[in-house]
Amino acid sequence: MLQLPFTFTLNQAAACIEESTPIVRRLSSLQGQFFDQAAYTATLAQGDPVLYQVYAVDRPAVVGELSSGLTILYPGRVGDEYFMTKGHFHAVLETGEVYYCLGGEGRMVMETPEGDWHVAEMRPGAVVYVPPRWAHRSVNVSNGEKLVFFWVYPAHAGHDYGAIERQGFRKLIVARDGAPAVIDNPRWLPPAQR
Ligand code: S6P
Ligand code: ZN
Repeated sequence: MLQLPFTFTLNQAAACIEESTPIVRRLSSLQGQFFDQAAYTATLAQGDPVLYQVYAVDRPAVVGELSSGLTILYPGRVGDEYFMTKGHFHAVLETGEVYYCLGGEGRMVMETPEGDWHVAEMRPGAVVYVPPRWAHRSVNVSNGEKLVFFWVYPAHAGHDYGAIERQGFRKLIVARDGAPAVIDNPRWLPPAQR
């Protein structure tokens, strides 16, 4: 069937896509992901803060289509660890993604199924290319600013959250002396030991 071109409005001042209703992710949906379990429980007990909102412009999950959208990741920490997204592999592993950072300061933590890892800086104007096979998680390391980024990926890619839910990413981003630092995740095991 013929697909018709269309336009949507990314409202940068309001940090939204006007035609889209956001998915809201709260702290409770990242159970087991923050390394300081006591801090996680304490933060949750004070309420269940919104960590991020995702405005998606979804397209049919077929080869050739592109889905895109805008994510707003709020500032905050659980203990020393900055607020972050769940993170995922694409279910079709051989699919990449492009992220364009519009506001704030962040890191994108990436890794392959074999355990290669990379941390990229996110700042306004930074375009991060996530190659096929790399899981990705965004982290807001700013001092009180929203991290805002636009993304585009193949609409048939799908999302695989399972591996990350089981043991997280190999690297964590934490505050050390007031600045973001990359540390090892003590729960992470190399593929041969899982
Ligand atoms: C989709 C893309 C983003 C994330 C969003 C939330 O492939 O990578 O839209 O979905 O930033 O992250 P997550 O890990 O909760 O889906
Ligand atoms: Zn993705």
